Amino acid sequence: TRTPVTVTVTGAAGQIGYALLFRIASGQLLGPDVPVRLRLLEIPQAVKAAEGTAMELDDCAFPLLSGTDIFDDPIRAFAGANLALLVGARPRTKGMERGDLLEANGGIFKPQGEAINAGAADDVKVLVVGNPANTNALIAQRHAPDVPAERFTAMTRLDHNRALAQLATKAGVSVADIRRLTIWGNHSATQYPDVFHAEIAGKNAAETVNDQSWLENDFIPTVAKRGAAIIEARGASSAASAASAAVDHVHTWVNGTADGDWTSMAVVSDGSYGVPEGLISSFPVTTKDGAWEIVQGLEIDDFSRGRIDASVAELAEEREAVRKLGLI
Ligand code: NAX
Repeated sequence: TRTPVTVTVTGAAGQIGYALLFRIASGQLLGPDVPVRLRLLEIPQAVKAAEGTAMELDDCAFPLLSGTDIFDDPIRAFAGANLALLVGARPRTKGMERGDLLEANGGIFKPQGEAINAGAADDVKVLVVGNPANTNALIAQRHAPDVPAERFTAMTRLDHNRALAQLATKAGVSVADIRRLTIWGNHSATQYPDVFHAEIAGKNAAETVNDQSWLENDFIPTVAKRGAAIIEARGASSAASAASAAVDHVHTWVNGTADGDWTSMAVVSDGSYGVPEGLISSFPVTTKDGAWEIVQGLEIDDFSRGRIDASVAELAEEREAVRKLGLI
């Protein structure tokens, strides 16, 4: 039998955690033949709730789940982790300035980066979901100097999936007919969902839709503000769809993108497309054998250039802010 893969999940007692853990334990993250061992990290006040979730995991009798352990100490939680899903974060509360938010999250992602550096498995792969996801990933990555920087990623797959759904509806096709969609930049309202390189049933998506006004005034803002629309409708932020996107992100990273297609992942920039080196920004990415590569050579027109630059400028500002706070 295979050795179980150790998956550490932070924020395990939160709403995304509740949607995510059962998908991991059922085999949807890594495949139907890969046993998993869960290590859950929570803050002390939420350990009891995490224990309740662990009881329910037991009660599912998942054949692939070889055990669940709960911790309130990052060093112990990340010990031996092959996969680390960093979901828990400090949300922005009323009256909180952006600097306060970055500082509060620095207090979470710095020690978690250090703990990953200290004790995660050599092959550890990290996905940051907790917001501000790109900059939280940057903070964790900078405190894990012994882990290759490319192992730290942040999630824009939910934005990618939202864009797929909007485009499929507009074009009257199935999401399965769409390839090569891209989310560029920050997981925030400045993100840029790009259909100019996308294809619908093999034909250019922007030309197929042929509606620049829809693109600018409907598609882009709908995708960028979908999180707020979900809160408005559901009375709570996206949880099941966020968990589903996290499963997709890791599954694609581990198992590879399909031939001729790519996905969106926020990864450490190598300077591609004018994105300053070191920023964790969303790009079109292909994956193979557990490694990712930024798709090269795409032509970026003026419209896309402006949108990408604006989102990347926001990331650069966030990096500057956490630098000033001494967090990196
Ligand atoms: P919840 O508030 O329901 O859960 C967060 C959990 O994290 C809580 O149980 C809390 O106790 C725990 N936590 C806080 N600090 C921790 C620490 N230092 N170590 C371990 N656990 C800690 O939030 P939920 O709805 O689950 O969302 C989690 C995060 O995902 C939020 O930051 C949210 O903004 C972010 N999102 C990111 C998305 C993305 O696409 N990248 C989309 C969905 C979501 O909004």
